[in-house]
Formats: sequence, structure tokens, C-alpha cells
Amino acid sequence: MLYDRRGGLMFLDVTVTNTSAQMISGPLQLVLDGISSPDVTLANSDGQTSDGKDCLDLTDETDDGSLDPGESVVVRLYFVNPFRRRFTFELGVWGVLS
Ligand SMILES: [Ca+2]
Repeated sequence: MLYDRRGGLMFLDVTVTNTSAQMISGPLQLVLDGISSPDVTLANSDGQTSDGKDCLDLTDETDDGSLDPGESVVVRLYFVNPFRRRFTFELGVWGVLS
């Protein structure tokens, strides 16, 4: 995790690779869950899932709207963390197997 002193945000690059043999169609979403500190929030959320988890839409990061076998996308997560807390979280990827 890196700290952007000017913006006051922490950030982390996440690479999502389709290691399966099946194409994954969009909408492709990176879902963030269980941030361990209540003082930390995701700064660049694209919205929330139906059960209230922050998510980022990765569909536009793919070359053609779907994640083919072996294709990777990289997305940067920005966190607001005013007290510089240590924290953990879980990531999941939602897509449609075609
Ligand atoms: Ca693709």
C-alpha cells in the first residue's frame, strides 16, 4: 500500500486475471468487503452491490467488455485513511460465465 501525500489517499494496484478457460462477460465488478477499520473508506467506488458492498466497474478496463482466458486488467484502489490505520479487506470479482 502506497501513500499519496498530496491527495492524502492510500492506494493499491490490483491485477485481475482470468485464469480459467472460460470467457467472463461484463458487467465485471471488483467487490470490496470487510474493511477492518471503520475509519477507512474506499475513495473511488463506482457504486454499491445490492447487499451494500463497494464495487468498482472493471468492464471498461477490458479490451472489449469481457475478460477472456488469460486477459488481465489492472485497477487502482484509493482509500481515505485519515488516521493512517492498518487495515485489511477482502476482494471478490463478479462477472458472468459465458
Ligand atoms: Ca476481452
